[in-house]
Amino acid sequence: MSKVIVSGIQPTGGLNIGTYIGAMKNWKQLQDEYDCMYMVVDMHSITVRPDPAELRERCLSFVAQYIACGIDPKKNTLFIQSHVREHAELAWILNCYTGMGELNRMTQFKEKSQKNQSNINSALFTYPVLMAADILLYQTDLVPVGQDQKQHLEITRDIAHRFNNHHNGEYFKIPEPFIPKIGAKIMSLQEPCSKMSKSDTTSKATVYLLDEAKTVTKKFKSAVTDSGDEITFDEINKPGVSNLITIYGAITNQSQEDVVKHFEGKRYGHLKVETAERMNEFLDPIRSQYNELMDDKTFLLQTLKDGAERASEKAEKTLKAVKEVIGFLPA
Ligand code: ATP
Ligand code: LTN
Repeated sequence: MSKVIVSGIQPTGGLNIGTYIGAMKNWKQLQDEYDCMYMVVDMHSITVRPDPAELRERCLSFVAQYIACGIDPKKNTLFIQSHVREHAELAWILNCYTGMGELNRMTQFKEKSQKNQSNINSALFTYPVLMAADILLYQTDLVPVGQDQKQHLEITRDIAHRFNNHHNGEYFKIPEPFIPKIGAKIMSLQEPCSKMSKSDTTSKATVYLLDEAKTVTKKFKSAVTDSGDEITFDEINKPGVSNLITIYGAITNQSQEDVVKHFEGKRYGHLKVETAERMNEFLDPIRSQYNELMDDKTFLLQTLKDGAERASEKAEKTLKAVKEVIGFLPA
């Protein structure tokens, strides 16, 4: 039996080169060998109460972008989280096995509640429990995510251990995070000491997968770099330059050393222009396949219907065993 891989992205903002390099690039690499389940986590995204029409459109758009990036719908199970009702059911149960204290330590909650003080709802607080349900339902081995999700993986493991221990059995497999060695935290092009973010739609900080070529070029040209003029990898003293080296290496599949060697004797300007060129070569086919897919909504909807059916079959088994052991009377 091949290992099970689960991951997901919230349909907020837009997919960008940070989400691609940190997460989706690994999704693609894992798809040939493993049983992969990749979802759009719409239930997570309603913590910010999105516009309903935009949410629907974004869910389809994200799936089209997954496929355009090379996530093959024939090899993987692609689905929308809310189409598989077991996620919400298991999340409620797992809430009863999660401490307020451990949720209080989550840095993402602290950051998000600080950013959005007018809507600190309780779902934002219990968000990691729903994520734990997403993962534990499928007896998952590996979860390919970026660095910022490591803490959520740790709490998932703690919840799973607690449930298993309390009920003296292996109801949930204990999942491992799968975080890339290079590119686990792509930085903002404008503030190279903070993470490039999906919801940063106002500035030139984030390069979206669907940005037009000339926008991509403009964003890289105005990327903030560092003092000095030598192109070297040094995240402490040259965070801007190092971020560009990482991005360049990730999309051309070269090591950081090779990239530095390639730019020996050149200036920061060369690095920015060439990174933009490589990026546009990388994004061109993605953009055109995306447009084709969005013209074939029937195909996208059928893919999601098949995906949800496959996912439900697996999720149902775990949830049935869980309900039994906690003492729910069978319906
Ligand atoms: P938002 O800004 O909407 O909260 P986000 O930009 O943090 O979102 P997520 O939806 O939380 O993006 O992330 C999706 C996946 O991509 C996660 O696995 C996350 O770790 C990874 N990821 C997101 N941004 C980056 C980044 N800048 N570098 C590397 N990985 C990233
Ligand atoms: N919390 C994650 C998204 C997410 C996820 C998951 C990732 C929700 N459920 C299950 C991996 C596995 C984030 O990126 N903000």
